[in-house]
Amino acid sequence: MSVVTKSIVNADAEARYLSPGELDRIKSFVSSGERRLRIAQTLTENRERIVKQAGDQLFQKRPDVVSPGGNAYGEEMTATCLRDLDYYLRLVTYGIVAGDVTPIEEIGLVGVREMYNSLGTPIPAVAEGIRAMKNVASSLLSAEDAAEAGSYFDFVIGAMQ
Ligand SMILES: CCC1=C(C)/C(=C/C2=NC(=C\c3[nH]c(/C=C4\NC(=O)[C@H](C)[C@H]4CC)c(C)c3CCC(=O)O)/C(CCC(=O)O)=C2C)NC1=O
Repeated sequence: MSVVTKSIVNADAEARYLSPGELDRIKSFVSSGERRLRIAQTLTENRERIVKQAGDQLFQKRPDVVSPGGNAYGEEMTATCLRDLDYYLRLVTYGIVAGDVTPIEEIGLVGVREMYNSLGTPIPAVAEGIRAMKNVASSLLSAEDAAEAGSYFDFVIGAMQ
């Protein structure tokens, strides 16, 4: 939920006007809107490149995952691994547009450790892949935009520690 929807739901539950604090938070959400949309647009337009380069970096750092016995070994499994990176990049763009990490958490992080454990997927290597996407994405953005986007990538990485 964006801060707008959340504030309205909370205020209406108490049949009151939006508080000055709520209006302030909505104001900063609106005034950062253009920047957040610009970032989401850049990441969306460059998604293939971000995922591909991040995958290359990950497999260079963790050759074990694509070696025989590794969780992403073989063409199909490697493609599934890159698909997961693409999923997380997509969720990061949702978070950036919403100005809120809740969509990332609800869609992609609840129960994620149990899921990867049951698949035998090494979670630190997934985190490494997300970190690589953050770095590739940052190289496509201004320093200020990279810092904004970085906090959403960090949220995902933090959930995988
Ligand atoms: C949008 C929310 C969402 C997420 C996050 C998601 C993840 C997800 N990743 C999966 C598999 C997988 N995920 C990976 C990923 C990797 N293996 C590695 O060693 C690397 C470190 C890593 C890539 C960075 C692999 C290889 C599989 C297939 C494992 C298998 O079938 O044995 C599966 C099992 C079902 C399937 O194969 O599709 C799910 C549900 N699905 C979702 O709907």
